[in-house]
Amino acid sequence: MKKVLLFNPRATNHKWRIPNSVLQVAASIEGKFDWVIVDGNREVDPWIKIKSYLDSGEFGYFGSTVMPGPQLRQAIPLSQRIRQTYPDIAIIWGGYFPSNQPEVCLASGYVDAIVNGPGDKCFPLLLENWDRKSEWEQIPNLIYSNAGTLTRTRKDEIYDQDTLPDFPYSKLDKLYSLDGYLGKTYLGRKTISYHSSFGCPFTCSFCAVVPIYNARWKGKSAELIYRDIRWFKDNFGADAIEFHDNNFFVSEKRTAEFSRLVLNDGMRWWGEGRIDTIDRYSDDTLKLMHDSGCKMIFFGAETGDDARLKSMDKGGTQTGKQILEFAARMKRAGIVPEYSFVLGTPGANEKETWAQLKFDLDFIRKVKEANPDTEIILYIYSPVPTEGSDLFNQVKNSGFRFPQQLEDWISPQWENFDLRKNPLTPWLTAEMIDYVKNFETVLNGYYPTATDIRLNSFQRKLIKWYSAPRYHTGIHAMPLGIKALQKIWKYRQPEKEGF
Ligand code: B12
Ligand code: SF4
Repeated sequence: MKKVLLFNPRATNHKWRIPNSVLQVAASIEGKFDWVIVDGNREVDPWIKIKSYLDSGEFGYFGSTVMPGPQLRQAIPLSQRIRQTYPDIAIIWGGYFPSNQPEVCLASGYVDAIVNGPGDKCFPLLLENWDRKSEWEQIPNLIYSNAGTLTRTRKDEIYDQDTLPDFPYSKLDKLYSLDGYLGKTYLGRKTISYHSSFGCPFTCSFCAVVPIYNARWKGKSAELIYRDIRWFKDNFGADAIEFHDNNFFVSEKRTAEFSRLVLNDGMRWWGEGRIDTIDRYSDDTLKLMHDSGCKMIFFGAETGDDARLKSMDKGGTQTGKQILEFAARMKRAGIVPEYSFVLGTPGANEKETWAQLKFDLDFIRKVKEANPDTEIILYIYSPVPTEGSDLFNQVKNSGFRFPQQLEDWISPQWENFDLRKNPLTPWLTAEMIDYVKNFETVLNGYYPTATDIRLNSFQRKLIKWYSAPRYHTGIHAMPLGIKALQKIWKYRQPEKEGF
């Protein structure tokens, strides 16, 4: 039986994270197929490693996880090179990018099949039936080209997470030391990256999770999460956790159970949640979370404008008033709220788009007044193909089109698109982008992020003092001095690098 090479393209230059995507895929074929992982983050030149495996002639499959942005920079050229050098190797992509952009991937000629969402059942079935394409339509969560026609097979419900096989951590440790994945962060010296649930029960129209999971969510039990966390603590001295779930906090019961279990372990932890969901949590649960080490939570605040919250299908009950009140509630609970805003959604015309931007930046100032500790993350809206939503219809009507060639995604403009910093959306002008960026520079100067472990208190005070006149007068244009300080001190950007 041919072996499987699983590839995790480079996503970051430092602070490697446990490559959970390929690890979960490896778990799905463990005992059925031999596999190895090549982690682009841990290789100076991954091609050398990939070539050494493929030259052995033992491998039949190359599976790459691909999220938009920098991972494409390795996924595209290396897949191309494998096709040219080893034409018999099957190339399978999975993850958010190919699941949301299947046409352009399959048209490239070097992606043979796409795993659309969870690969736990799809991937082993696909490998077992690789030479029997007529069987593929029976395999769930698959996208492939059938005589030139894009075929999507049925989507399975999200699997019961507690029934899935355990991650082969020890085998990964033999390929790349697990210790090297437990990086120092704001949370602790050795931080675990853990993914405890799939999907999200909401349908925000700007969110890449929606087309894949269709408002479904399932999580591992608190006991199972805790078992894994204890394993990392006991064997590697881990003292912090980044939960990588799209929405960790869907179930108050699960959150409270996990908090209770981890209460005396001296862990510090972080996850992503919704304001309206956690605002319904009791004060007791918030206290328990705080006492168990929950230091900070990432929330999609998006905007303070109720009409736009509605048009984004933010679902639930979130309002501008609630966003402000909740920031203050988090202060009382002793948990830092990290609010992300999606700026630059299309207005009816240029004037309206400007008015929206100005409203949002003013609102962010109010958030800081309600709770100065709030971390602010600014994203510029990058469309995701949430077909049928009002927002995406508006986007299409504006003339916006995704790239037609896979290689175009690694042109500098499109990379920025995915970093949600400077997207090529026709309704935003260069002045608008500058306006947001300058505001961000001044804001980060006046309120240096609490999570930047590289800034000392003197540096924080100095940059705050220096930025104060601009922050208070609202004169943000050309903040060169602040930029220079941030550059010299290598100010980090959590929106790009994570925590
Ligand atoms: C960890 C993470 C990162 C890490 C890097 C991780 C790494 N691999 O080294 C960091 C922090 C660097 C990062 C950065 C970015 N990220 Co990121 N990231 C994540 C996160 C939180 C977890 C990924 C993960 O491990 N999931 C756990 C695994 C088990 O789930 P999974 O990937 O879905 O895998 C399953 C299936 O998809 C499938 N599958 C996946 N890969 C493969 C491969 C094969 C061969 C097969 C068969 C199947 C398969 O099977 C798996 C098991 O069922 C996700 C959100 C999420 N919850 O998934 C966002 C996410 C993927 N990131 C996203 C984005 C946009 C980015 C950025 C590009 C931009 C940004 N501002 O965040 C930056 C890039 C910057 C940079 N420098 O690279 C978006 C993608 C959205 C989209 N439009 O498609 C996501 C979905 C977050 C979000 N909700 O918006 N990210
Ligand atoms: S709540 Fe968050 S993860 Fe869920 S659909 Fe909305 S933006 Fe996406």
